[in-house]
Order: sequence, then structure tokens, then C-alpha cells
Amino acid sequence: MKVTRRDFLKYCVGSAATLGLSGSLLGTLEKALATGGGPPIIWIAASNCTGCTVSLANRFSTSKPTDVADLFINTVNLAYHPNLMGAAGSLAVKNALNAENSGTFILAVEGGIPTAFEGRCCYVWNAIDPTTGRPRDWTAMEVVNRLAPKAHAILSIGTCASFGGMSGASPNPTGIRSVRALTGRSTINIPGCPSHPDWIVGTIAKLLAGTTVSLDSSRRPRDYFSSNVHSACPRNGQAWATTFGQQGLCLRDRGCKGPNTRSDCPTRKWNGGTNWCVGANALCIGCTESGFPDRFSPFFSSAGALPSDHDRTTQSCSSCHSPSELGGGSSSGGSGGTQQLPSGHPPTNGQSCTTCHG
Ligand code: FSX
Ligand code: SF4
Repeated sequence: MKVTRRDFLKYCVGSAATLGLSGSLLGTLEKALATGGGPPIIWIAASNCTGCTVSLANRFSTSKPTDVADLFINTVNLAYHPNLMGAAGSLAVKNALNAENSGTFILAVEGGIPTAFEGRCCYVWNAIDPTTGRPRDWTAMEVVNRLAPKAHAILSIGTCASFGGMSGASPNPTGIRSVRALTGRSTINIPGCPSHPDWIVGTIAKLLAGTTVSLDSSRRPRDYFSSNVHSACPRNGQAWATTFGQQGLCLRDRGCKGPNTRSDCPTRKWNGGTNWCVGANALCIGCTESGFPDRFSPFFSSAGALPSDHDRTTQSCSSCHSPSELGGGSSSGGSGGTQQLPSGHPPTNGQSCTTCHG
């Protein structure tokens, strides 16, 4: 099989983390990575599981950019990424600092920022301290605080960077803060634990095109977070599952957080459109929302799924049911002011229907 230089570069970039590439390939990859168009991207990994990078690296699409290598070689100028770039050590840091001095760069931050212990729970690189003129380790807190004011745009990649997320879950011993909370700067939040590669790639593409990215009240791109999971879920209106593994039934009473979670997961799906959480008979755990995971715990309990004013008997809660479901118009699942109940569901005598209530 003939492998072209381009194929080779794609392979190297896509596999750099697992292959541990450095040294001899630095020059070649460095040039290839630096020839993309648009402002350079400096991608900082703070406190996180690297799931968002793994998710991005799993991007496969029939439209451009087709995968992460296509994105970072042909579409954008990736100046620094701790896992995906070919460079390492001082050469990698030099790339980032050159981008910082270029006058326009996009800062992408993955992970929450530890602020306890003066940020010493997370170091990102070693570089010269301008005050002393000597090299030293720099914390994520220092680097993000330094780069954020100069950045053309700031992307908070994943729920940790956007809102604190898993890394900031109670009791949050490292004092995790979101990028916006730490820097006080406007951010574009692309949450999800992990974030969907299309959400990242699509937002970067818009920035490179000079298009304004319309954001919702949580500063998420409206393109991907304008409706809640529940509204587009194919199980909406189905009987409630009484246990896990009941194909096609609604998982609300098992703890599904779809009614309180905004994203386009039901229609976009994951892994190249293969499936999504509810489609796999798991439930939505609310990972794109601020307050995740604490606000949505316990995951596998209806206690966390239903708002406090939810009336299980009449299903008249406006947080869970659309106006049309509640009698404001026609809907597939509702009539006469309540969502359609399974036959045999007692409408007024408590929660004794085993189809709906566990
Ligand atoms: Fe957090 Fe992402 Fe969850 Fe992990 O960047 S959003 S823990 S999938 O890697 O930061
Ligand atoms: Fe789908 Fe969950 Fe809504 Fe049920 S509660 S319809 S499983 S999103």
C-alpha cells in the first residue's frame, strides 16, 4: 500500500498521543501543522480526563473537515495542543508563545482550572519567567490568566472548562473554576462531558469564517443547544420504563435528565451518528448543563430527574411538559391538558401505576 506524505502526516497527528511522537518528526510535523489558515489555536489542557480531546480525535465525517487531522492540518493553524501536536518540550512551548505574540489567536481550554494551593495542582509547561529571566513551571491558572486577555476568542471546551463540571464536583478540593469565572472574560462554552466533535469543529469553523456565534444564556452556541433533549427524544410520549433494559420506553422515572438538559444529541447522535445515550438504553445525565454533575445526582434516580413542583399524578408540571402537552395545542402525546397516560393509570390516586412509577 502506498502511503503518501499527507497520509503519513494525518496518521501521525491523529495518533501522536498513543505513539508518543517527538524528536525526529518535530520539524516535519511542526511545518505541516503551522501551514493551516486562520489565526493560530492555543489549546490548553487543565484539570480534565482528556475525554474532550479523545472525542474530537474520534471525529469522522463525510464533510470537510473529515477528521481531526484534516481539521488541524488543512483547516486551522494548531499552534499548541498537548496531546495532538507533533512537537514536544521547549519547541512546543515556543510555538505557543509565538502564537501568543502573533497578535491574534484563539484560546481553547479543556478542563477546569485549579485555583487552590496557588494553582499548583495543574502545571501545563515550563518556560522563561520574564521577571527573573529563568525557566520555571507555569500553572494552568497562570497560563490561562495570561493568555485570556490577549485572545481573539476563548473556547471553553467541555463542561469542566465551561462550568466546572466533573473536575469541580463537590467537595472540589482543588478549587476548580470555569474559564469565565477565573478570568472574567467572555467565553464561548462548548460543554458536554465530553463535548461533541461537531460542536467544537462547527464553532471553530464559524470563528475562522468571521461569523458571529450566537450564544444562549449559558454562553453555548445556539446551533447545538437551542432545544432540550426531551423535546426531540423518540421516547417522548412513550410509557415510562419500570426498570432498565425496556427497549423504547421513556427513562424519566429511572432518572433521565433529558427534560432539563439542552443539546441536540437525539438528532445528531455520537460516534459518527451511530447512537446516543438514550438510544443505547442509558439515560441522559445532564452533562451539558451548568451544575453537572452535582445538580443532577444521583444519576439513576427519579429523585434528581423531576423538578420539585412536578406532579407525578397529573403530569401537569410545566418544566417537563410543553404547553401543547398541557392543553395549549395539539401534540402526539397529550390531550385535554395532560400527557397521555397508559391505560390503567389511575389519574388521581397517587403514584400506583407501575408503568409510570417505580
Ligand atoms: Fe471534563 Fe473534558 Fe468531561 Fe473529560 O475536556 S467535560 S471530565 S469528558 O475531558 O474536561
Ligand atoms: Fe427521552 Fe429521557 Fe425525555 Fe424520556 S425523559 S422522553 S427517555 S429524554
